[in-house]
Amino acid sequence: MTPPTLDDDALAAAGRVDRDRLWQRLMEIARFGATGRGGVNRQAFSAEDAAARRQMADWAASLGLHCLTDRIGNLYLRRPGRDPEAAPVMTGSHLDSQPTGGKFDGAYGVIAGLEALQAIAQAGLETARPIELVAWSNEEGSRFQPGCMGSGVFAGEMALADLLPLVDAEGISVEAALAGLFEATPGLPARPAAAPAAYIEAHIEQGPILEREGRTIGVVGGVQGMRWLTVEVTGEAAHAGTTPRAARRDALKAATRMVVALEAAFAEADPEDILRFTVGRFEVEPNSPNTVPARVFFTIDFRHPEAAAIEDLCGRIEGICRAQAQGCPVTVTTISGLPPCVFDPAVVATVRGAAERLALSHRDIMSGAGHDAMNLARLCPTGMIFVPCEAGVSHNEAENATPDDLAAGTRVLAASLVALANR
Ligand code: HGY
Ligand code: MN
Ligand code: MN
Repeated sequence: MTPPTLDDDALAAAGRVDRDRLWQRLMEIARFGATGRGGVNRQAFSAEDAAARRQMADWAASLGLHCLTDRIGNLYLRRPGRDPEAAPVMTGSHLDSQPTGGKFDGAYGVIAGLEALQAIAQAGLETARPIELVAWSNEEGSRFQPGCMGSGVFAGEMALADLLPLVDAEGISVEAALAGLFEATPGLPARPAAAPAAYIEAHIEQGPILEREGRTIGVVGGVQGMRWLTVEVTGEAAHAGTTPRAARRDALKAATRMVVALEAAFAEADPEDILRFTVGRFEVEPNSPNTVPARVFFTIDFRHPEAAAIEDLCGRIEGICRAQAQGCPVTVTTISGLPPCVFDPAVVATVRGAAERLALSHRDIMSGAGHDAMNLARLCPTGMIFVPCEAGVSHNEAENATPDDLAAGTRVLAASLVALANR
């Protein structure tokens, strides 16, 4: 695909982006799941998630956008184009958050998309193609693993039937949680199947580069690969006071040896500090002070820009864990994987061209964080727009960004959407 032209219409749409309206809506959507420390806890398919979606549906109605959904609960706000049969251009991100998440991760891309649609309307523009704003279901994967469920089903990378039986820590299934969501957001028609012509997502960088270099826009070229695994270590419950060390099969001590050994192996294999290895969840059973742990379950989040490195290093995990088991059987399971992805050069050029036409400082950048755009990139020409966040902090209640940067990214988004929807 050759890059579309960024004509006067594209610039007119950008000119209608309203910084204060954008900020106001971001603060309003942050009320849903607001925590006492300035962040949000709006987990997938929760009551807070449903309330935020109802707010989106209200805004859609006020802007004359059609609100639709699908069987995995993705929320679509559709602006008709001149040619109703044309494949839509899509933009969006996610409304679900981490348990101690920030106001901007995901929500920015959804609210920026809404602001861009309103700006396009206020510029009096009719685009050739429809434009759809989407809030993807369960991007974070915190309550239900894996993440990116909504975009994964939409892109045909995940089968809904495989996801519905999965349960959260309380034993609630995706199916039951979805039923609750549909009940809380009734009356949304099903989106007719239509592959997008292109997809573009605005997001905070969730890293320090743009802020450190004083750049306003990140022209995202792609996303590093990621893989999630779980490790289950089985020991034997025993009395803390009467069981000698030699007679113990202590699942916790085995699991901690495994984590330390993995950290050492990966650090040795990665002197330039490129790979990202995280154990974010660590559950002990029966979790009692005076019982030797019988079972430990922990998660591994592994990221790297190169597929071969992911394959090689993740391939070593089971052996490293077994070597530390000392009589505690261990089961390592891969639960999800997204290969490194490179975005479509024409969409990337559209974002860069919009930043240039709008005289915004920008740089090319690769994404360390995962996004729904990774699934969309397997379906259609895809790109992303980054804006700085304070100190690169994210997945943290202190996450912050400035109204000016957020508005600048939204102007690039509005211009890019018009250009893509008119080609
Ligand atoms: O985990 C991620 O990279 C994304 O922020 N959910
Ligand atoms: Mn995100
Ligand atoms: Mn996130």
